[in-house]
Amino acid sequence: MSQNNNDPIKTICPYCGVGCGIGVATDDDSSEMHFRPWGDAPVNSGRICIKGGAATEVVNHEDRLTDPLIKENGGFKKVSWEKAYEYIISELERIHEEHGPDGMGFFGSSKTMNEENYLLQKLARRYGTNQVDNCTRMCHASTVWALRRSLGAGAMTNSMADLAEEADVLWIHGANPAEQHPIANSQYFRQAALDGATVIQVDPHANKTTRSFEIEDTDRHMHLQVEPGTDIALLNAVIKTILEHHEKNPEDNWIDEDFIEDRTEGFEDLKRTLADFDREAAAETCGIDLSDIEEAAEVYAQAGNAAIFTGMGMSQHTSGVDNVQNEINLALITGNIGRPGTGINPLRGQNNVQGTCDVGTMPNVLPGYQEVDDDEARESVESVWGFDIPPEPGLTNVEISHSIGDSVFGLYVMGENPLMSEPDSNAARQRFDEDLEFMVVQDIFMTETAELADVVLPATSWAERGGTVTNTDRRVQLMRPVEKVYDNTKHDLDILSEIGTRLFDDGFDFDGPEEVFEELREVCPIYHGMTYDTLSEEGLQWPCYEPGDEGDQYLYEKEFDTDNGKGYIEGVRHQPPAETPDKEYPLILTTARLEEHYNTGTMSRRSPTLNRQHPENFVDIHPKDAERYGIENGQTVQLRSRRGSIEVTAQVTDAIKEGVIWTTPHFAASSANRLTNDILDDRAKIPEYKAAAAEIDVDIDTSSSTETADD
Ligand SMILES: Nc1nc2c(c(=O)[nH]1)N[C@H]1C(S)=C(S)[C@@H](COP(=O)(O)OP(=O)(O)OC[C@H]3O[C@@H](n4cnc5c(=O)[nH]c(N)nc54)[C@H](O)[C@@H]3O)O[C@H]1N2
Ligand SMILES: Nc1nc2c(c(=O)[nH]1)N[C@H]1C(S)=C(S)[C@@H](COP(=O)(O)OP(=O)(O)OC[C@H]3O[C@@H](n4cnc5c(=O)[nH]c(N)nc54)[C@H](O)[C@@H]3O)O[C@H]1N2
Ligand code: SF4
Ligand SMILES: [Mo]
Repeated sequence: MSQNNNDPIKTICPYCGVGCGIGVATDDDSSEMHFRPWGDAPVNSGRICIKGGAATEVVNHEDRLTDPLIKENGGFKKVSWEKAYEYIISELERIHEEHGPDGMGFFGSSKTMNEENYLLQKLARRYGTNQVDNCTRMCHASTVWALRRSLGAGAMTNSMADLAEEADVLWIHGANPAEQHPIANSQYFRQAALDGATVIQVDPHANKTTRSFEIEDTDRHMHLQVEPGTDIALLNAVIKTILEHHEKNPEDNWIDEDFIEDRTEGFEDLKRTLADFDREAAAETCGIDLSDIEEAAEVYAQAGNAAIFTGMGMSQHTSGVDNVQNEINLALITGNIGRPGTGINPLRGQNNVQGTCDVGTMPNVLPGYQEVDDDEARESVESVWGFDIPPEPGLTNVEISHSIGDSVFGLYVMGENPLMSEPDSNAARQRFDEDLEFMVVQDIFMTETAELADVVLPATSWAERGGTVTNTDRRVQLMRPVEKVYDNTKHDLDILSEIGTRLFDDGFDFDGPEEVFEELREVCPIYHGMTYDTLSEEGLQWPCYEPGDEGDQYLYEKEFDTDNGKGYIEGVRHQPPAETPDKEYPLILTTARLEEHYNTGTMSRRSPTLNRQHPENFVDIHPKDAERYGIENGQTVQLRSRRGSIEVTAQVTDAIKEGVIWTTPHFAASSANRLTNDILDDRAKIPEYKAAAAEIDVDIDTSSSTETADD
């Protein structure tokens, strides 16, 4: 299919979960792809951020994987697809025979389509294991856990559009939407602020989000610069302030007694938990003046409609589930849920992380979040699939990695880069390198993980194939193929279909993504009412149980999706991060993202427009800490934790709180994950990326170092 500049194909940006529509056109002469605006795209009305505009740069990139590769004598050799498939099948069969089905782990990809992830998790389950997971485990797993348990669905309760129009208060907690969800911030949240909404931001770091709400002639913006890992203490102080005020001034209605009575359970437990709660001590723990906490509590409690946005600063902690539960507590006691402009709104990360979870790419749930250990749910899916599904939930992806050499011996990795994205990556590298018997990596580039693989399969990229993706406000949208770039690459769907069909006689032979979607609808109740036809204009926001359902802009208007229809309140207590500063490691390290880089950087480091802004990693250090260490702005320093060290440039700035250092996971040699702690939240199994103890070394010999050169 050849297109010219006047005839762009409408598809969806491959970077973040906002789900902006973009146009792509092919240059007639060079056959290069270029961005074109899609003026009336449903989410973004034609606006895009720097990443959306640069997204085609990775499609035509010269580093693209172009042929299947097999590891031979420490290097890679090009082979035919036939040879690669034969090798994969024989190794999958060998591992099954020698170690059983749980000897394999399967990593799905939030960079790929719903149909592709659906097929991958079906393949894992047909193989006999529920050990299939995706990057949400490192991302919003704790949020999803708390939301599913206490409200019903692991997704945003509201939508960007109703939030922009109806919210009087935006409480942005541990999220930096101006950089990580730029169009959500500029088109929706900042618009709400310009129209009069007050913004409360809770983050140890001042960033572009902070600046974007410093609107002239208003003081409707508060930035609470919390100490990393103390968000429960902060929210408990907020909740206690609201409870105490209500006791003395019930006529102010700071809490919504009717809502609590009719629609929730557990309020007494919250009151008991906070009975002896000391607000002064909590303020000290989180490093914020009590008067600021009281002001934030008042603003939230008095709002007509108040919405909470929750990001990685909340989810990526050993207390991640409880962090989000406390946001739920705040929303439920004030009745800020079930209406436009309210709710708990995780800004989902990757372009298709919502969908990847929706279609069952997780070890505990089947498509549509049906529990794998629920006999009825399993049987209903089995009746469509025609094979038995193992009834026990599998290990999560970081647990799979931790079990390499123990119970896991093979990995199938589609579109993830765990050797950079997992915490404590030096240890992960050792396990992958020494204890893994077999690994397939299916990617568009030779990643740090692919370098250790036995087979590398070249996939087509986002602009070359069709399928559906689901954005942060549950909108399922069609991606449309523009044109294939490298002849010998294959669509992820076709690769999985080939492998499935070779391993098993039936169940994997599909004629394109629409046919897969038709089967997905059969087993995924929240998608059941959708078809490619009904998705083609603006997409649909799930749930769509029956054909003709128009989807929901916001959830829980009348009841929650829990067993008894009630929202679940539960008091939680501050638990410090697993690692806190001590004499040897006196600083708290936290890690987060940059606007122009993306996750493990496989795409953004190769995109000239994006890489130009920050070609190297850096660390933000408070001026007082810099003075104590004798560090000057721009100096190379070594950051060290119990697990490793990296060399980075020091950026001396009061954007970060004193005693805290802030760096990123985007660069290979200097990735924050050489330092991070791989301890997990015990329920959601999310790693604590946002708090580790660290030290800075200033007197380092940079001349002999190989650690600073990033690829
Ligand atoms: N440009 C760009 N956009 C992206 C991505 C990207 O890599 N680059 N990745 C995508 C993905 S996968 C995701 S999940 C989203 C993530 O988007 P966000 O949720 O915004 O993620 P982060 O930038 O990791 O962290 C958010 C904020 O948490 C703060 N923080 C750190 N520790 C704490 C703490 O203990 N408490 C509190 N309250 N805050 C803390 C950090 O300073 C940071 O500003 O972005 C998506 N969009
Ligand atoms: N220190 C620290 N570490 C973190 C985080 C943090 O905040 N701090 N955040 C965590 C979070 S939120 C996340 S989501 C994870 C992300 O962790 P990963 O998912 O491992 O990271 P990505 O870089 O997004 O990897 C996506 C891969 O998919 C490939 N890809 C792109 N398009 C396609 C395609 O069409 N087909 C195929 N087959 N492959 C494709 C890309 O080249 C890339 O290698 O990182 C986590 N790691
Ligand atoms: S906001 Fe997200 S989806 Fe929209 S253009 Fe930017 S990266 Fe792409
Ligand atoms: Mo993420």
